[in-house]
Amino acid sequence: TIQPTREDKFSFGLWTVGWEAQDQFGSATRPPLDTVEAINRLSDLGAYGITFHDNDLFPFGCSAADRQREIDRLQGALKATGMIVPMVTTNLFSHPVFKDGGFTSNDRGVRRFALRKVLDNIDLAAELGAETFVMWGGREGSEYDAAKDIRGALERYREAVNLLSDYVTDKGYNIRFAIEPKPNEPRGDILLPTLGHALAFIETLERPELVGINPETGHEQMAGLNFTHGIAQALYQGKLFHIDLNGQRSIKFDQDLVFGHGDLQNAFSLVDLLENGGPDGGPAYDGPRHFDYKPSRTEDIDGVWDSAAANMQTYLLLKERAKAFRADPEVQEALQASRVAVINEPTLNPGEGYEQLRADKSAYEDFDADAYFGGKGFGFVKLQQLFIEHLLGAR
Ligand code: GLT
Ligand code: MN
Ligand code: MN
Repeated sequence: TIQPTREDKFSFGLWTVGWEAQDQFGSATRPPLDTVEAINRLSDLGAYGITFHDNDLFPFGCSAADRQREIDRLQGALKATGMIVPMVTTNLFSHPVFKDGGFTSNDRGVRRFALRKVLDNIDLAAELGAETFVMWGGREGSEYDAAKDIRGALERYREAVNLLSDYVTDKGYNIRFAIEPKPNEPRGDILLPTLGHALAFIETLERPELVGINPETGHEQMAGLNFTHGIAQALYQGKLFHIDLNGQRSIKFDQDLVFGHGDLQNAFSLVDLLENGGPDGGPAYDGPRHFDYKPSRTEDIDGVWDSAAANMQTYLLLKERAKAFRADPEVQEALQASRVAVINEPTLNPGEGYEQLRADKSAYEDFDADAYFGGKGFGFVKLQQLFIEHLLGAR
């Protein structure tokens, strides 16, 4: 096994290891987990950060004194372990008042209440030094098309994010927002269902530079999408502000499995992208490697810690395998044969425009499309088999 270090930047939601495993069909199988205990154990396992919703730390509607007491206990545990809080988020989904959403509830009073709840929580995030503020709008959506004016709801979403962006700017907080997409669950259909929808929405905002995304492996895969492709586009657009790593096996309910316990090939290409996908072959993302998973309901507390360790172990194993994949001369040869790097060559010559392109007979008139490949293929399958063999540790 590989021992994770703080430099690996592994973080966990308090709600992940702290999940008591109550689901739609059954009650909790585990007792509550204390915040301080969670931080101590995760720190021992090698994590560097802890994240939370306001109401993971203190109950909804508790007194100011109770809230402060929990914040103080958190601060004490952070101090004792050296753990940090890279990200904070708000619970706008558990309390019945949010049954039709927070920022986009059809009820205006709820929307104002939600905004106030978030403003308070941003102050807490700033106090704890968090640089990312996640917004997962799990209740923003509908079950019935006639029940929600989607354009109006998006306009209210926009109003909310614009207000919060003004707030962090005026306060001088070093905080950026990350929208977390999900296609459905708990709502029948959720607004901003995929990272693509979120990226497009962000461009409509008044301060788009303050807003990026927090994609979750399983959420994109619930929509049948390729997570690695989505992450690559988010990186390409400079919008990968945070990431939720977990496992999901195909299009079904949100499984929140351990990272790598779902689509392992996609997890491998993801780690390769994050770690080796930079222009010079270096890391493409330097933010927290945040695990948002649920220890299965079958597990006792030992199983919780085993699963927390498994997330980090699998990530590090894949990182090792990805390094070996990149270093293998046969892989380099196969990459060349497949012309993978040639995609980075501009299609036009320097200074060339459509007129010069039209004048270039070799590009069209003399281009023999039928004879062009001479029957030869791209060799992608051979390359993929090398990828699999490295993933399996056979090379
Ligand atoms: C909730 C959800 C997660 C989000 C959390 C942030 S809450 O557990 O399932 O995907 O990341 O609000
Ligand atoms: Mn999830
Ligand atoms: Mn998540």
